[in-house]
Amino acid sequence: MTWRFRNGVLSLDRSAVMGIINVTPDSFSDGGTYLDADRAVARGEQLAAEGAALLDLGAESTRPGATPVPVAEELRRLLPVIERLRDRVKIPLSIDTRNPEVAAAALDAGAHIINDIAAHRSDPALWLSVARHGAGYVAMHLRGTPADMQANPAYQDVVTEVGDFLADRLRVLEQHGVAREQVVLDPGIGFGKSVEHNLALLRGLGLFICLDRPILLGVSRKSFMGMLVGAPVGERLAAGLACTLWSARLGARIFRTHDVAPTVQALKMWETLGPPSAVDRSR
Ligand code: HH2
Repeated sequence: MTWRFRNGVLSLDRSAVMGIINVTPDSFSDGGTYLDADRAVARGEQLAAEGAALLDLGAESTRPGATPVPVAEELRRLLPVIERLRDRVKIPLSIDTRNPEVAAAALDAGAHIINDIAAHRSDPALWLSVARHGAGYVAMHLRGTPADMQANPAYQDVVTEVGDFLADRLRVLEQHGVAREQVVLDPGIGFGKSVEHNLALLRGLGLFICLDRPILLGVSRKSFMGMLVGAPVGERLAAGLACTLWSARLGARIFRTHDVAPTVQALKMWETLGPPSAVDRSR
């Protein structure tokens, strides 16, 4: 399976790791660390060297309860980093934004992919920019907005509802000129979901594989794991790796993480051992 984006194609026969750079003062796990453009660029180079297949730059925290960042501020944080990283790393740059003006400016500045946590949008302006640039697009499921999404999220059947949403997005995107080959799907772990909803989605990932597009998963350092294993935000790496390998086994292909080197290593080892069906039971 492949993912087509502006000026390139990513082969997903093997898993790919997407390295996170939050150019924000307030992200839930690394807020303030990469707000300075020099540090963000250096971090991008480091993550590329650690084996990231792509980078995801965000300038607005979408943690539960977060308030929106004005467009001008989002652009002020992002553009200098895009303009410098574009020439310094060979891997594609994804921009984590829900704002059509920011997406358009980022694509004009040379970004390759838009990672859209608000893929439930009805205004097609952002999709039209993606179509015009032939960019890649991540369609993520989110119930509500970051400000209110964790206020008692409720579903009849979270796996079916998220699957139906993702299937519908593929259809709507095609209507707006974004081909299936440009789209990757993400169930949106932690976005309008309880701990039980997140577990159900991880267990039910097989349903999304049937949509025949690569699945991207973002579990890195998230609070549902902290609640389950009793670990603060800086001590959830092992739980995140367990979720990553679990999801890889069920067919997920792209893993969005703050911790690139350990994730690359875990996936490499897992892929070296082969799929579970290849285990030799005769010994
Ligand atoms: N998670 C976060 C942000 N963007 N995009 C996709 N496609 N999938 C995710 O799971 C996802 C995402 C939240 O993580 P982070 O960027 O580290 O935190 P913050 O939103 O506080 O900046």
